[in-house]
Amino acid sequence: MTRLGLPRLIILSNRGPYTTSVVRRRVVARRSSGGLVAALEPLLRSQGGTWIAWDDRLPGRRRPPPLTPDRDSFTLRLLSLNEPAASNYYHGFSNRILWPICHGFLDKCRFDHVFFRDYRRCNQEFSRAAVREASRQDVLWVHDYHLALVPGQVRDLAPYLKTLLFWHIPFPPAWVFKAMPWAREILEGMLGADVIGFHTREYAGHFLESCRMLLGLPVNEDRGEVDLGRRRSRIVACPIGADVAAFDGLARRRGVLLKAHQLRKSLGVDRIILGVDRLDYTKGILERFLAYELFLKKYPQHRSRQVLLQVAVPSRTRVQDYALLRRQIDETAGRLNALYAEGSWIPIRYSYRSISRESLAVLYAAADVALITPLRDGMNLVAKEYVASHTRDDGVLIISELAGAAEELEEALIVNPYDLEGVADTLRRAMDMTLKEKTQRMRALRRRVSSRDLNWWAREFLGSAGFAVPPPAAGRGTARQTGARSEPAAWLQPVGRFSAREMN
Ligand code: GDG
Repeated sequence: MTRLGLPRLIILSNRGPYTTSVVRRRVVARRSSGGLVAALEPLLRSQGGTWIAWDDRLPGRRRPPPLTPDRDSFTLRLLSLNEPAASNYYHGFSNRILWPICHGFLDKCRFDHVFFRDYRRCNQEFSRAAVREASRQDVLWVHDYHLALVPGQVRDLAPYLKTLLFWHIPFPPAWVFKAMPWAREILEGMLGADVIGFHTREYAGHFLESCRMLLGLPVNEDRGEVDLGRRRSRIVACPIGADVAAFDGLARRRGVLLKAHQLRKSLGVDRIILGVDRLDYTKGILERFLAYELFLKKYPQHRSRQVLLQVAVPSRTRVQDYALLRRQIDETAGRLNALYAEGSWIPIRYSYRSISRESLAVLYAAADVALITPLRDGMNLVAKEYVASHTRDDGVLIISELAGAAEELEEALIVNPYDLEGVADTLRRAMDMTLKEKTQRMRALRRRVSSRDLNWWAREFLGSAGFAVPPPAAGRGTARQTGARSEPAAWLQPVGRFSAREMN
């Protein structure tokens, strides 16, 4: 494929790159956490372009103004979507249909036609905004399951535009996807893209299988192509990487190391086992607690010697399943602590909140074992960030075979998250592992994670669409520079300097 330079990018995602809030009458803006923003914000800042996202801030007097970065970098367009359509699009179709079905949780789906109607409408708003914004040479890069219909809608409105789609969550086998009454419309919408990216070969294979079985289209599995008659869609597997430079940099900071040391001392145990997840049923937090309980039961000699630190970040609190899960997790942690605590030792320390990136780095650095046991996960960046943070090749990573990351991270201890006994035994293995084995495994993991970081992913995916991304220029937009910054950037502070442009 010809390698072109990178044209102007137009990025579309449900959430934008910054979150704003009003704190003591001042607008406080931060770069949103999460891998997507960490990869694309520096790229857009160095290349120029536009980011289109939903303006999901609460309406009202205290609503902070929308923000864009410096005039000379890129434009942020925030899209206002009307209620209740916005809610049906986001809480409804995205999070009560596409999210559970793609993770294989059919029983959690609520197939409501109104959800789909409003999902289509809201996607149409995004598509119109993109077409208004784009000139012929621009490339649209659409992100994730919230915007599955956008590539097809854009193709109807402006067939000359090149459109790329990256799907950040798993793609299920055809027989699962088929259960959704709108499976064909979603596939057709996605196929509007010239290139569709997934994290793993497995997901890409499932997508090709769905195109063949549900749409009857000729697919070429070896070349990763769907034949659409007058054109082809290219399907690629391109695993997202972590912001390695940022986490490696944080892990070497004196302040972070000192806090990690203090944390270990204050907990008074030999070992820290860590879990960090959005509070989501796909992340397997409840099952992890139960496996940990089994570990305490089976190996009583290990009691009092370690603690499980679990950070659960609030997520989708308006969806009933999430509220229920939160209660179950609270109760299970309480029950375990009541049953097994001895003296000052508490088996589980559990917090339900979001923490700063620096605090996250402290936890990564302090943890002897990362216990990452999702029941299904597109990739799981926490696993890669944990590895990136262990600059001295120590620490043990336990990862679920149902997370996309397990395909790459071969030297981790791989578990089946449903097999509680297997997880308990693997925990014991991690506790008893020799330093030599830990070092060998972690060294190999660090090599993998560093060679395929976030910038690699962006370059690789855009490369598969025929675009050559220039290497990050020294002094501007490099991962090290932008990623290592844990506080809001200087340009995020004074409100007056923002060139705000809002869109309806
Ligand atoms: C979706 C897919 C795929 C977490 N807690 C805090 C915090 N984080 C950051 C982590 C990490 C990110 O959020 C979480 O990423 P994950 O990959 O683990 O999970 P999802 O949010 O479900 O992401 C997933 C991903 O998209 C990318 O394609 O890997 O499979 O489900 O970067 O560091 N950041 C801060 N405070 C927290 O409390 N600051």
